[in-house]
Amino acid sequence: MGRVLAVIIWIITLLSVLLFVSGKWWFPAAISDHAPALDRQFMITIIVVGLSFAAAQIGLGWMVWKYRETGKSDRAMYTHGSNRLEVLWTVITAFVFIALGVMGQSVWASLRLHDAPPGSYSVEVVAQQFQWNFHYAGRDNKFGRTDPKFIDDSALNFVGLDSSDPGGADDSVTAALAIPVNRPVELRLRSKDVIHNFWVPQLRFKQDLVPGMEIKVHFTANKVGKYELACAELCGQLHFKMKSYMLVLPEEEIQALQVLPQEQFQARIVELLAKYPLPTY
Ligand SMILES: [Cu+2]
Repeated sequence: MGRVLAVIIWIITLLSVLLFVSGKWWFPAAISDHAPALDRQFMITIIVVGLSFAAAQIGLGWMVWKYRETGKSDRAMYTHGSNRLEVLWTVITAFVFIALGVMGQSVWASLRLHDAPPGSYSVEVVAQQFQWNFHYAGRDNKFGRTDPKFIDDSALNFVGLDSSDPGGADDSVTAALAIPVNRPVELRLRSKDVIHNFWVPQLRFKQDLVPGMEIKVHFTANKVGKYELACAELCGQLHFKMKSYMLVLPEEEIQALQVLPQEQFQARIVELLAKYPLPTY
């Protein structure tokens, strides 16, 4: 029985490793400038973790095989273990994980801790149960003033635009995100109710939207197209419906959109959503 169990452990280990090595289930092709660095970091991490996993499981199977019931009446023996070994593998594990963290932090920090480069395209993202609202500055490149007291979903004022501010007269709010290709984009992320999470797998980052905070991230998308955008934080009963699309558009298309009044802006977004197919996986 011991041998059977050992072999089962080894087979499960092999199958688990094959799931990753086969490459059949992997990320969709990336479309952001920082993605190659992130994918490289992910690959290093998965190799390190994969080797540790395989070594631990092979060792486990080996112990099950070696110390199986053999019919001889060997008595179990108490051992206190080895403090030296405990310290050694704790230090090795800590070193490996700290090193991975330090190696990965530069990409993470480049998206979040530095200001977006000048000339970036800014969009305010306001999440709520269970929809995405994207607020664009319009022709004047200035976001109109918003205040939570003006939020009125029944009047379609989802982001709380202050109608007395002339800077907001040309602003648009849509349910889909449209950004330019090959130009830095800054998202200012806010939430009206609970924690949501902005996720476009092709961009290779996820970011929480936290009530009471404005969180800024910036990135550059480098491939025109339509991509699925999902909320990746369980945010309530209809969380599964909280999805939208991100359109990465040629600069001229964005310039043309930018000057359209709200209703035409929304109509154009609908046309563009129909124009671009989703990438095939
Ligand atoms: Cu959500």
